[in-house]
Amino acid sequence: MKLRKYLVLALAVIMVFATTATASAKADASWDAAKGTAVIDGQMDDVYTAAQEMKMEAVSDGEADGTKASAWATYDADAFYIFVQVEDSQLNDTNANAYEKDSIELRFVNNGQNVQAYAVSETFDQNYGAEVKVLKTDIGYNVEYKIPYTTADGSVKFSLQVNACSDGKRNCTLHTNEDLANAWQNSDIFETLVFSDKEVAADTSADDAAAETADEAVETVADEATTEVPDTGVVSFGLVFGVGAAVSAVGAVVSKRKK
Ligand SMILES: [Ca+2]
Ligand SMILES: [Ca+2]
Repeated sequence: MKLRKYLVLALAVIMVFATTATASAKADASWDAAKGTAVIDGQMDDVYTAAQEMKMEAVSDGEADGTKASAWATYDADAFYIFVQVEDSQLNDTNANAYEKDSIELRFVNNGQNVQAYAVSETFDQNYGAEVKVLKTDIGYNVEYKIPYTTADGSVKFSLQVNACSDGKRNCTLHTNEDLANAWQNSDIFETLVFSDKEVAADTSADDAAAETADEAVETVADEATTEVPDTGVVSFGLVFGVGAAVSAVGAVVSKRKK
């Protein structure tokens, strides 16, 4: 009997350490963007599958409300691309403030300038010629960015924020690390997106799971291209926006599940 007690205790200790070890990524993290050009359609291209998954599990500014998000990035000679997948069962955009609607905020340093990415619709400010696409899904919404850049050092400083909202208010924000809660006002704490050599092999077989996902994505977009037209126009909130790219999920095109 004593032995069993010790076993239970040992298991408990192991579980505690295991939980601690996986709690969150480290602060000031670097994330690998893969080589590849993405199509800005709100669907996850095959090229993203070679990139490091950026899980946004750090909860700030309130209590977790069940919203989950991950992001992946790629780059080519002209731009970098970020795809954000959000699981959110209660999409809401009734609050007047952009940051209190379900939305994504992207910030990055381009050529020494901190570029704020903030808009509340599918469209965007053209200052940097960026493209952004929001797509509602059966589990929440996706956001995809194309951001031309002028950096030449193989990386870019950036931060992503999910505003998780319901019933007209923001419940919390999600980041890759808790220290990014203040990134909206402090670019010194941004993380690093590294333009790595990772890339999807050119001869990816057709039965590859990622390839199937990409195929489905293309079909879904073709099927749903003409559904609801989102609101247009960038709304600014007194900040200087280089690229408008935080986008409301609610007014976006609806993507039905492919059965
Ligand atoms: Ca895409
Ligand atoms: Ca929500």
